[in-house]
Amino acid sequence: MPDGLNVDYDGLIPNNVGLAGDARVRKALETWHPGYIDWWKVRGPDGFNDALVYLRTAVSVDPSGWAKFGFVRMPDYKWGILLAPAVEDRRIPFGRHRGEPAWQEVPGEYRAMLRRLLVIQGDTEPASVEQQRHLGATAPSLYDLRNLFQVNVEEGRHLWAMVYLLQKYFGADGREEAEELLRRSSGDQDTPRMLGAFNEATPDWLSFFMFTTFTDRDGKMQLEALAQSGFDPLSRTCRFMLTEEAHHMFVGESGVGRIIARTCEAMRDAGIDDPTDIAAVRRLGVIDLPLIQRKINLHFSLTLDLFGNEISTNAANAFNAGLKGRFREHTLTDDHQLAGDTYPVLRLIDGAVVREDVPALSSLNMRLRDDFVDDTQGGVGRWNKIIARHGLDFRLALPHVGFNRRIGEFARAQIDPAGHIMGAASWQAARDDFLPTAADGDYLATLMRPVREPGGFAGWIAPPRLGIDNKPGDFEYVKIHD
Ligand code: BYC
Ligand code: FE
Ligand code: FE
Repeated sequence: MPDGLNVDYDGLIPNNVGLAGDARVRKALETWHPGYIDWWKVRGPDGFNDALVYLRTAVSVDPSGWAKFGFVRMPDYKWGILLAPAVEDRRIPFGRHRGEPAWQEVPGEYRAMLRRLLVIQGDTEPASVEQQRHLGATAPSLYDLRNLFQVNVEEGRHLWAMVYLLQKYFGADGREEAEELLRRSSGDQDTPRMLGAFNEATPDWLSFFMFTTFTDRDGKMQLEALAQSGFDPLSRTCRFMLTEEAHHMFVGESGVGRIIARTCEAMRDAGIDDPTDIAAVRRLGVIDLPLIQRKINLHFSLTLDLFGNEISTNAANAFNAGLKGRFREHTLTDDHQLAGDTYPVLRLIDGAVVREDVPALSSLNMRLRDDFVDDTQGGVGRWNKIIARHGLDFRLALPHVGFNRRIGEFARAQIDPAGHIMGAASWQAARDDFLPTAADGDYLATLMRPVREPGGFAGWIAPPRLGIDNKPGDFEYVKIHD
């Protein structure tokens, strides 16, 4: 195998970046490590530090064979520093330095901008673990419990990825930022996480699956944009992170799909064909489709806020600098500098939603958000196919991008999921049709009862078609009492 593909497991911190020969960075990481483990034990998965979990660990960054499965206690998981293989003679793919050799060190003039991007990216990773820490208590099966923990340990590793870049390339500032990443905490009054959606609660498993469908997909889009970076270590880090992200979105999309399948099946067996007959559907102990729609409305709108303002000079500066590109920049065929170009942006002007051409450089957040919406549509289509297959007359849909927004053009407006602008009072009056209600939360709470016998599943979710790592249906993915 070519150099740098295999992971060195000899030291405390598995890596393919030659840590054994880099005493300064190794020491910084080893100094940070105990604080990380404390953080994991106190703010990571609640009550499962001693459980044996069937997890995959990276042993190589070669896409054809990087994962090894085995039982581990999560605090002993081999979090490591893994970069995708270097591309020979890589060039900066966009911006004002386009065509120059990719940077192996941080260009002094872009130090502050790059540090901010790394810190924001790094902040989201532990935040999601904190948001999900109570879910182990109510997992609908050992299969789902294992998937939750797989996502959690990989988000932990993504934190390591950003901490490595901060400590290696930003000296004392980087070490301080790495400490702060363990200090801020999701939902905290005084020291919250940096971005809105990462301070929201994830109270139930439907929320978890929605979060991994929508919010982890923001992760994918942002990582795709950063994978284009002219700062080569960031590009290589993000390329490897993306291979892990695919599983997170699989967990989300298939989780929601299994909930939908179970609901449709239970309705069919009971002879109920009206999906809006909530009382009848809930008597079956399954999750009604209108509630699933309200959760989509919530998680989609929270996630759109993560793309920032539609029109942003930060985004233009990061692109010009060659630090953050567009989604799959390398497949685009323009000049990759965009100086005279425009892009259509949805705006709220004189009380109406209109599309307006704006300089392309200023509208990069909008463009990435559009790519996100496209990418999301496929999953909703697959959910609708499950409903159609059961012969039910109901369609799930993404709400309008202006619905329920707190950042950007639509933050000031009240827009319904269909895209109609409303008065504040009528929006409030209709709110419970749009977003999950307290009663929805109470109902879901009654369903959230753990199922822990191997092969068992809660009554509101269908089993998966295939096990993880081709394991049989009754495989004991998590050994809780060992
Ligand atoms: N909440 O010029 P603007 C993931 C702030 S998810 C709070 O529009 P920009 C994951 C903004 O910071 C991917 N504040 O901003 C998923 C700025 O403040 P300052 C995470 C917000 O920079 C699941 C001001 O408003 N990675 O990996 O163009 C599980 C002006 O804004 C928000 C990244 O996001 C908000 N939602 O765009 C685990 C990539 N939005 O600096 C993990 C790195 C904006 O003026 N981040 N503001 O005080 C970025 O590229 C950009 O910072 C953003 C914002 C896209 C986030
Ligand atoms: Fe992540
Ligand atoms: Fe993720």
